[in-house]
Amino acid sequence: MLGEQKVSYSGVQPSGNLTIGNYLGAIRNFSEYSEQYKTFYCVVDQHAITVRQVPAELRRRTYETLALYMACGLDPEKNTLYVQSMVHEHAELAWILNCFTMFGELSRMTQFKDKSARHSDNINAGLFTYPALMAADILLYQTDVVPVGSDQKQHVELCRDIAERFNQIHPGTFTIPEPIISKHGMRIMSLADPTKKMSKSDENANAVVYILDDRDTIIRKFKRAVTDSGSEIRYAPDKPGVSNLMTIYSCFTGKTMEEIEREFDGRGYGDFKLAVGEVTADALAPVQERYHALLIDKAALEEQMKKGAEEASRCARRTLYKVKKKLGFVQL
Ligand code: ATP
Ligand code: LTN
Repeated sequence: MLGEQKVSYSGVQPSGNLTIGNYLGAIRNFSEYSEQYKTFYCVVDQHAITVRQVPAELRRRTYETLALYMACGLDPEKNTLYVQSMVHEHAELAWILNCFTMFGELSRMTQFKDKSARHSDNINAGLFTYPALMAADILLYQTDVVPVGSDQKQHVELCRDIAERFNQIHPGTFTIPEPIISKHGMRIMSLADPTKKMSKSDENANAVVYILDDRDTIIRKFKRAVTDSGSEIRYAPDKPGVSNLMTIYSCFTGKTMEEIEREFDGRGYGDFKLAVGEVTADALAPVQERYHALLIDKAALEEQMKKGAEEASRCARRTLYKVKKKLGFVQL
């Protein structure tokens, strides 16, 4: 809570082109809080460097991610939209929280295990302590809710544990945040391997539908999506491919799984895949149009970055001051 207002906080890494997983699992849900909450949505570039980035690409994607936030419906007048590295309080609190985070806890994080397997030549300390920086992001703003995809639930739970541990020693420091996972415990899976999460850093571009893919590409990718044996459109654990497509269709149309099963009863996979492609392309078209209009005005995006960082820093500063005081750091 900040004053009387509840706070919603989330972040997306500028580590690749954003996917419909990022959109449906996270960004689309951010705007739900704009009216009743004080909202902070961050482009977490400091998290992105836990794996190697090409500097020019990181810079370009930082602008793009901010533009996509706005194109997805986040009004910068109602939401604080900013870039993490522009608010130095994040790195400062992250160090402090590192000292309240246990080695064993970090070792159990699924994302660390996955990413260190994928980047075995670069298992750096930042990749390991990533959740402490994420906890700093969240706790600096006295956050109540954190809308994220289900893959981030474990990190938000660790953040709660860190906050509770800190509060036990120094009462009343942090609000304890709650993860909000979008409907269906939602996780969009890869089109090439429906047992794997759709991820913006996947090397196989056909496995992933990007928010900025054009209509033909979207339809082609869905046509090629891996489906299961049989031909029925049914939501079931033994049909991970079809179930994933049904989740996507449901997210874009608002229809329930039963309604979708009825709609496609007696029709084959071909028809269904085309329908999923079409609703996805229809839903993304207005987002893409707004995005391209925003991205050409670099100066306006930079203005927004400045304004967002100032707003964020004003709140972050207060929490950091309180934390340092409680720890016994001298502040003149
Ligand atoms: P990377 O591939 O670089 O790890 P990512 O695609 O997992 O990236 P993040 O920046 O880590 O994306 O995630 C941003 C937000 O999108 C998070 O809240 C995350 O939970 C959500 N998200 C990412 N992928 C999916 C997915 N496939 N389904 C649902 N939500 C997702
Ligand atoms: N770890 C998240 C991104 C992230 C985040 C956050 C999400 C960084 N800081 C704070 C919510 C709140 C991810 O990989 N998606």
